[in-house]
Amino acid sequence: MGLLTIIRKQRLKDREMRILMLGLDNAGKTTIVKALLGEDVKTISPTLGFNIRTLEHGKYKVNIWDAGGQRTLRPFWKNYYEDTDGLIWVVDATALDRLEDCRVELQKVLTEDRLAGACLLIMVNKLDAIGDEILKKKVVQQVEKVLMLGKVDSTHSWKVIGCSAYDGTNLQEGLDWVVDEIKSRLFLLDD
Ligand code: G3D
Ligand code: MG
Repeated sequence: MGLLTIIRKQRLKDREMRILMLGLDNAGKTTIVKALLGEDVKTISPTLGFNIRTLEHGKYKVNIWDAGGQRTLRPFWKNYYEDTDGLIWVVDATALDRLEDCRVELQKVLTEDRLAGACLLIMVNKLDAIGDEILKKKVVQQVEKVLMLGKVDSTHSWKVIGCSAYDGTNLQEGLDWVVDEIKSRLFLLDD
């Protein structure tokens, strides 16, 4: 039995999972985590290293690793890949001029062997700042197209959702999807 299998088995016993939040700086990663924890979302400062926050999801303990996304911090992301069960990649819907940078960084991350098997949720955040419903849909579609997720290799199951950390739209839905994916892949349990 490999070391990874042993670690996984132990975590199965502990009902613990690990989610890594990445994305360019200012996308709203820390704000999303705070909102999921029911904390005030109006007092956020840039993440310099990383934060680990834990929340309960049914019978599971979910550890969310929220890493700083500034260019100078991105080389450190690789330190957090080990044992990641699910990846949440956050995109700023109001900064579409950064989508190309975003695509390049995401594709780099997805070539990592240590992330093979991890499910991928793309959260297109800050939709509250886009008034029109049709425009919101268009932005989400544009992000999906530019990030070329159709070309993601088959070891990642993936999904794109629009969300807002400010008004809470789709945050729980997104987390539920990630947790369900991890459960079905790792825990093979029915609850
Ligand atoms: P990061 O952790 O990805 O770097 P932060 O991003 O969570 O620090 O958020 C960056 C900025 O985006 C913050 O604004 C934050 O308030 C804002 N933000 C986060 N989520 C949303 C959202 O859903 N809607 C809107 N409109 N803004 C959001 P400041 O002004 O503090 O830089
Ligand atoms: Mg942050």
